[in-house]
Amino acid sequence: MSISRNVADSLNQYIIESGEGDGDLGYPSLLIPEGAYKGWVPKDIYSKTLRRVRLPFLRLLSFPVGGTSIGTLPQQLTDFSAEGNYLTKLPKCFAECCKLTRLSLGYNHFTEIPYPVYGLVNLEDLNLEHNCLEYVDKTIGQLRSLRILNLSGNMLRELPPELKQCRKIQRLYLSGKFYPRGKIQQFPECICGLNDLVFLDLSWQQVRNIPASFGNLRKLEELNLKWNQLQEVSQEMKKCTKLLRIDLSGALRLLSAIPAALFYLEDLHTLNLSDNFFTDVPSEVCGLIKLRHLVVQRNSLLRLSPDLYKLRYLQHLELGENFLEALPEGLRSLKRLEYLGLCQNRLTDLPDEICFLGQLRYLGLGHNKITQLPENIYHLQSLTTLDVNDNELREVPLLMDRLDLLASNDGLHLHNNPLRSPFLEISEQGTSQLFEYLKGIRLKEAHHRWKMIMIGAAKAGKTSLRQALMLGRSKLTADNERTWVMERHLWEPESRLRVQIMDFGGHHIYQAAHHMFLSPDALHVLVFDLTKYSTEAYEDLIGHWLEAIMDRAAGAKIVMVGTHCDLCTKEDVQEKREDILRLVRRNEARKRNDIEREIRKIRTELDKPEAREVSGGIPEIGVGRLQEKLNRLEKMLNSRSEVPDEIHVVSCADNLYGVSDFCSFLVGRLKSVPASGLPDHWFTFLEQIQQVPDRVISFEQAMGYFKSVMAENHQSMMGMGGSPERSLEMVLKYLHSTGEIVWYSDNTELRTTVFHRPEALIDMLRAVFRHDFDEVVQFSPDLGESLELRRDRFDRMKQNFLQRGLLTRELLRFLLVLFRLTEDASDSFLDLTLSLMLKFSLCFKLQKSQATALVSPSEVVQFPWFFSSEKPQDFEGKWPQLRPPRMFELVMEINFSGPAPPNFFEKLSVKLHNFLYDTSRINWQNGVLAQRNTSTLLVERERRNQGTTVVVSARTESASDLTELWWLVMNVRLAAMHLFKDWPLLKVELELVCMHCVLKGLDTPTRYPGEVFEHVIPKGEYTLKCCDRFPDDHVPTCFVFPLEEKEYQDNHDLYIKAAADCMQSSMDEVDASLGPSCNAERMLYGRGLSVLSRRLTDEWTAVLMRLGVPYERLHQLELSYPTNFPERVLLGLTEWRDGTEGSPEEKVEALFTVLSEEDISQNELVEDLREQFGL
Ligand SMILES: Nc1nc2c(ncn2[C@@H]2O[C@H](COP(=O)(O)OP(=O)(O)OP(=O)(O)O)[C@@H](O)[C@H]2O)c(=O)[nH]1
Ligand SMILES: [Mg+2]
Repeated sequence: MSISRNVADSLNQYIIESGEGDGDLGYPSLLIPEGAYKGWVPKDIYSKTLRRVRLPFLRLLSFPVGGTSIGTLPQQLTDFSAEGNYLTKLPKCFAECCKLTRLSLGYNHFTEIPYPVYGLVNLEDLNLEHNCLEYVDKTIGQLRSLRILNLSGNMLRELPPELKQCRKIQRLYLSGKFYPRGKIQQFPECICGLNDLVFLDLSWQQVRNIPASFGNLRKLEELNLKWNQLQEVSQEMKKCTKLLRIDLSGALRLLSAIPAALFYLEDLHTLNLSDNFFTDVPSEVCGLIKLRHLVVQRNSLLRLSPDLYKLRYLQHLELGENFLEALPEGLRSLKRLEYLGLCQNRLTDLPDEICFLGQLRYLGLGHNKITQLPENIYHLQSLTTLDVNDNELREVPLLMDRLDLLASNDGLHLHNNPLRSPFLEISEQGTSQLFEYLKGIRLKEAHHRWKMIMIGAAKAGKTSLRQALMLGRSKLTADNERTWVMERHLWEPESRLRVQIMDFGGHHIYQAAHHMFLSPDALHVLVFDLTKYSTEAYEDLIGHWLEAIMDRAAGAKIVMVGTHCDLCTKEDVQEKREDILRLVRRNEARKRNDIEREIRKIRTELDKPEAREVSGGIPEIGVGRLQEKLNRLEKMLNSRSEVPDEIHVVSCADNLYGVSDFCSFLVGRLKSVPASGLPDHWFTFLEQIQQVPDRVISFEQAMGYFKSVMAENHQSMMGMGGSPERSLEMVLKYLHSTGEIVWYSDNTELRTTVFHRPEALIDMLRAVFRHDFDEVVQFSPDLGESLELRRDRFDRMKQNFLQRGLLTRELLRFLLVLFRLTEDASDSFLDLTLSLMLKFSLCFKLQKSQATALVSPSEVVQFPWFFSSEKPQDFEGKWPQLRPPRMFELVMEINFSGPAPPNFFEKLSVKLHNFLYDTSRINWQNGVLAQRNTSTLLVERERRNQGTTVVVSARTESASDLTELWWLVMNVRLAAMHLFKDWPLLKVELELVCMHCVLKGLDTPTRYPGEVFEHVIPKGEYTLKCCDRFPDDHVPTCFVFPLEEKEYQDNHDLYIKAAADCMQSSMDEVDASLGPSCNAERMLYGRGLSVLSRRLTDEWTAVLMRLGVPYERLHQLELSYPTNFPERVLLGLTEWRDGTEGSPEEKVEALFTVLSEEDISQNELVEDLREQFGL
């Protein structure tokens, strides 16, 4: 009893209360999961009222156990299943289960259908598969509700004709046993009466015929006749037009052809013809064009007809275990194929076309004789399994690692291939390991390595084109996916071609970054949007970019491509193409002509005998300089890149028009140079440094890795450049040229840093350059809190950045975290970022005191790209538009024939800081104004005609400050020259404006060639006759040639004196030219103060103090001009003049009053002045 209770308890856990949705019965069910319980069923089950009972594989010998009553169980039972037991009969009382609709007694030991079953007239689903039934009683006809009858795996020979009374049957399972074989030989006619039949399985019998009445089965969808022995198939079968799936494997061995009726079944989508004797796929099968699954395994296929490829809808094609030696051409038309089984054939190779089957998930090629897989197999992006066991492969295509799904499924099967070492060893470790190895090999064994730069205006379509090239399909970028600064991507169109694509963001703010990545050894792809093109837009879309590339990189290779052709008509495209080529050629011809003209001019000059001594009227700019200039121009002409003579046209939208041609063109271009074999250890070195987690590494660190790789490989560095440094330089330069790393070999400051992962550089730029900065950079309280930054402070800093380019360390930290450019905004990371920005001359650092006064006591840097576009308000006061009469003004002009190179002015502005750091400079987008001692410097960008000029002017009142003017101007020149190194082919002219002409008030002064800046001032010659406008005048030499500081310049005073005299005489002229109406002005602004300064002696301090100049200032003047007394006085007087309110007359009267005071008593002087100036 207690045992029984225990059993009952253990079964109780499987009693499931009826849940909602179980109908209105509300009775529980006993559902024992398969394998969960073995043994007998306790009696109390029969006292329950259950709805469903499932007793699978319990080893029951009888049911009910040991009795004939099943109690209350039948009352509500609708579903009973006792599969996999040892039942041989059912008790009579089972017939009481009148509500039963589903009865499943498969895998028992019944020799006949238990009689009570015939009484269950509500049965809908009867399953007696795999018993030992030998016959079916005619009473089966009573089961009129049957929909599913499963009698598979029994020993039936025939079926009673009464079966056809079960008219509702839809699914009929009559498969024989595998052994002993099923015994039905004649197709049971009764089946043909089941008009509702949808599914019929008669496999593994010995059926020989399909009778004419089979045509009645108009609803039949699936027919399985596997392993029968068909000899006769009635044509009537063609009436079964709903048939979708037929399995005839092994059923046609006695027939020489496929029954013709089959070919009328147009909707057929699955056909299995395995295990027959076909030597070819019957051509009629190829007419069943809706076929999706076709299996012809284990036949004698010797060849395939190309007609097979008419089956465009095929998804599954199994042709394994045949004798195929090749696949016919045209495989690519099976675009929907997902499964292709070709194992155990005699294939020796695969057509490349297979790589077009983009949907393929399974490719079985095991047990063939394939020696090589197609190179482009990586295009099969959907592949999850590739079986190439037992073939003749020696290696696998190097780009296979792109097959991500294959790796994640570990789906590459490569056993039993004569793989060369180390493929074999590594392939045994698994697909992912093999793929990692392939990446490494590609890095080392590439024949061609390139950097490819995609450049062009904003939204030109660069990124979309890159994606189309890399993915082979259209992936247009969305509006909010504009490239942020730049992206680098590795493109490997072929296994031994390695291209690092630099995809530039086209927004103008990102141009600050471009020049860092431009280099002559790259292939430049200039991209533009055809729809935006017009002749007027040529400069912005094409001309400007072409120039930026050509001026910078000698011999740069340039390719031009227009996108968006899907939105243009053919005619439009053609017209634009011609227009662009015309303008490209015209501009290039103009540039060349300019250079050639200049060359001719210099040659003529050089041919003149007098050129030996003098050129252009200026001594010492002689033969040497001219020759140098000539050489430079000739070099410029000869090394100019060839302008593109072709314009490619593509659409990156769906149809990808022109993309594959363009891709082939690029590949051809990239492979057109001879393959370069380089030592393996170069790439081992690269692999090693790429593993270093730091953002950047120093040259020394790189050296450490390099030496250890060399030592491991027993390589001597002597062969490679002599010293380890030279060897490493060679390697780094090479890796830079291929875009793998970034290393600036010829920049003294930057060469100590190796950007082993160029993304670090991109991230640095991203911290600051962002086209939608104002919008994207918003305060977030959480972030603010974690960085201890308050909202009001943040707002102020953001405005300071956007309006004045001032970036504080705190804001930088905020940006780095906000943009997720770093995981930890540690101080060392901030230091690194700031120091790199400074090294790259992207910004300059404010003096601590200035920074504190302006924004913050923290570190502050300033980016010229964000300076205000307005000139400062008090500009006129600091730099009057008209040069005040007594001012010396030294002017240098930097002339570009077109726009200045991108970023030139901004970078110049940064570089000026090298010598203006201690001045309070004022900046705006087009200018810098700085005061240094008593001199003022103005550097301003102007558009002039077609070109751009940067005007560098410096003013001072005192002749002795001319040294400082030169120092300022020469420093600006030096900074500019430094920048020009980046643009070696840039045509730029420097000129010096004749100060003499300026003093004379000429509107179009003489301009001296830039060579004057390179000359030392002629010794002992204090004046020169060199001004075109005044050939007879003597021009102070220090107006034309740079004057050194006193310590380094012999007779410095004499040069200065010549300048002062020149000023004096020009003042005299000015005085003379001024009418009597402005006598007081003549006195104050003309020669008057100068006369006065030379006549005053010790009393000068008293005079100036009484005029209101503070004593400290006088003391300063004394210190500044210890020997030059008149200069000192003059400066004091001018300061008084400019700093005092009142009309000129009032000022003159005030001056004369002081001079006439008793203790000063310069009455005589006053009289003289009154007379001289008519006062
Ligand atoms: N119809 C059409 N649209 C294109 C084509 N190429 C690009 N586009 C669209 O043009 C816009 C700009 O394309 P992108 O590829 O982002 O251009 P980009 O030059 O990379 O732009 P930036 O990174 O901002 O410099 C996107 O909206 C694209 O979807 C094309 O060939 N046809
Ligand atoms: Mg882009």
